[in-house]
Amino acid sequence: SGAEAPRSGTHDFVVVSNRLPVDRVTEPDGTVAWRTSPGGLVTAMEPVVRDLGCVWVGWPGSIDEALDPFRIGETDLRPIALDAVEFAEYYEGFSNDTIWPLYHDVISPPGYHREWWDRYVSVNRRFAEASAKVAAKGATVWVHDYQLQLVPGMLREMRPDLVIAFFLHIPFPSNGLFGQLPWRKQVLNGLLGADVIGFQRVADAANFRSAVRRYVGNPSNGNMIMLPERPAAGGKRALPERRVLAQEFPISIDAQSFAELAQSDEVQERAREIRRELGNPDRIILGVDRLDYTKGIRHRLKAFSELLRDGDFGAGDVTLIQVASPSRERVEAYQQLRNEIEVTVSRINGDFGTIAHSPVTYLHRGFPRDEMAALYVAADVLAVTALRDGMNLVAKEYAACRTDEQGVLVLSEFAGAADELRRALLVNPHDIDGMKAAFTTALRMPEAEQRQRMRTMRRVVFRNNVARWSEAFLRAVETAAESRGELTTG
Ligand code: GDG
Repeated sequence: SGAEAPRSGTHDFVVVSNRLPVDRVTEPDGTVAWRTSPGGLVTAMEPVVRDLGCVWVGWPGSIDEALDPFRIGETDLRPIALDAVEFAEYYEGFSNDTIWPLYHDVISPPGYHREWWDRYVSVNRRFAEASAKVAAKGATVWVHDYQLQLVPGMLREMRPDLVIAFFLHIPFPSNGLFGQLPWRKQVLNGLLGADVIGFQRVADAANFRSAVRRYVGNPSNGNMIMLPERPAAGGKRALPERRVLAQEFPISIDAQSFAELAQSDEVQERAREIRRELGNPDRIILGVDRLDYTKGIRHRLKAFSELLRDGDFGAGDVTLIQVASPSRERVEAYQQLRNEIEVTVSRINGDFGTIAHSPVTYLHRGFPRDEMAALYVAADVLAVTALRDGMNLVAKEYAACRTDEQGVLVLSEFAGAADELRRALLVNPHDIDGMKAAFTTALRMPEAEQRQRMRTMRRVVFRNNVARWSEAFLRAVETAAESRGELTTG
């Protein structure tokens, strides 16, 4: 009819991630609206997409519901439907109970189930097909994260004309751990469908290249993995010789917008109010995490409770605010973690609290961004004690929000952010005594030293902001696309 021109195959820039960047909310009057969803990936991609415009392929978050494509601002959203079995086996199962714990150093034991794997393959295929359908000839497709590691390889088979990029938001483990995966070769070959594979840390990229050498047999030269020409066979088309860039591109935040938010009168006033509401403790320690076993919340609580037990700080002197946003609540390991944390919090408050004061304020829910900013401004110490974390944006947000150059960051060396934020108090979260010592130093640090450290960290976060991250990544993608042309023609 021409009224609704088909948009398939016309997009030059396609973003693919498990979740669409929006959540559906029902307003009080019953109308349905979409709101930006929380989480690291969306925080980082929001400014990128705002500038470039794109089509975004992803799951809208509801089960068994086929939604039509829709548009928000400059973004065309293409919903992928998942049914209840796919949600349980592809998402909760293989993604969050196999790959997530395996890639985070087996903090929780990964489950290896063949049905989960089969479902991971079929759902990855659905994402790949949907992406192939919307991408114009020669388009760039940017695939995100551990739920979709097979998509680059599938896309390469369907659409060898595409420029394919992949970014892994979580760590990539060493061979000793990665080698456990029964489908390690398929996963590596899936990722190798990309022209560029981005990682958070130097070590993640090196682990990946090493896994490729060992389990697939392709050599690398620096950051480049060399793939030989593949002749047509078994119904598969021939593919030319290729190079795949596997390199670190540490992700970041829009530091300026956090700083502006933190400086607003509302946020500054709210920060003072938070202190008052807590009964004006001398010192506030803050933790902000998805309720996840990788974040080291239990270790943090243990160190904190021992500080109180040892009598170095009284319950009225120091308060720990722990924001734990609900996450993956149907996965058993997460239910267990929640129980353990809640028992521990009650025990600390029972043992050390007074009528007037509870040492731990525990908040199991999400908050709007301005409330988060007020918490950052109110906190004397931010505790990031992850046992393993790809980057950890919370650490960077704290630095961005401290326009007063005060506040101390206690940061796990197992978080990617530790590569950049060298002026934090770096800790090994498994070393409880070491962590206690760091908290003590942080709580007693003179203003001049806080300023000196915070100033350096802020400089890093403002320089390496998210715009720089996406520009560096997309420039590498462009270069890969150009040199691919040279390889095939030359
Ligand atoms: C993955 C990797 C990597 C959290 N609670 C609330 C809220 N948040 C926001 C934070 C921050 C983001 O969510 C969390 O990002 P993190 O980086 O800390 O952690 P993950 O969610 O595990 O993210 C991680 C990241 O991807 C990006 O590549 O850094 O290593 O695991 O922005 O502020 N935001 C609001 N309310 C909350 O209650 N508004």
